[in-house]
Amino acid sequence: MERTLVLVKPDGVKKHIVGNIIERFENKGLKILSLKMMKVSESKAKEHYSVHSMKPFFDGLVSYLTSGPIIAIILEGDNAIISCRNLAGATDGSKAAAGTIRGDFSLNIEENIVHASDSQEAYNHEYKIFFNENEIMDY
Ligand code: 3AN
Repeated sequence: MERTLVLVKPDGVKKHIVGNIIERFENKGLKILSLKMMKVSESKAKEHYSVHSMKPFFDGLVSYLTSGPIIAIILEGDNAIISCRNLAGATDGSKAAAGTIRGDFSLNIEENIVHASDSQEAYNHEYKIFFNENEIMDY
């Protein structure tokens, strides 16, 4: 069993498609272990995107993630990481395949609706930014 972190980013919440997005992960067979709505602080956003800290788009990423409430979700299932990446689609919404979340709801790379951990190491780094251990359900 594998776990992954999914974020419905501020544009996804503003578009009222949270239910649609969660339904796709549940339909796939992934189990929700924790879920919360929150405003992300600047320090948490910087920590989350720390691998991109030297990139020219880093400041834009941080201001985007802090621009409104997000939904943070921990999902569990076989091959959860790659499965959620496939459901999210390519990073750039204009290139993402139709039928994926980004392919269906995003037109560009800046506002691409969801985040999904891209590796076990990334998940281990990311989930602690949004969740305490005692918030992760065991069932
Ligand atoms: P993904 O979210 O598909 O894992 P990453 O990790 O390469 O993509 O990038 C993290 C985030 O940074 C993306 N979700 C996207 O919003 C943003 N991003 C990536 N590349 C660019 C770029 N060239 N210009 C602007 N934003 C970018």
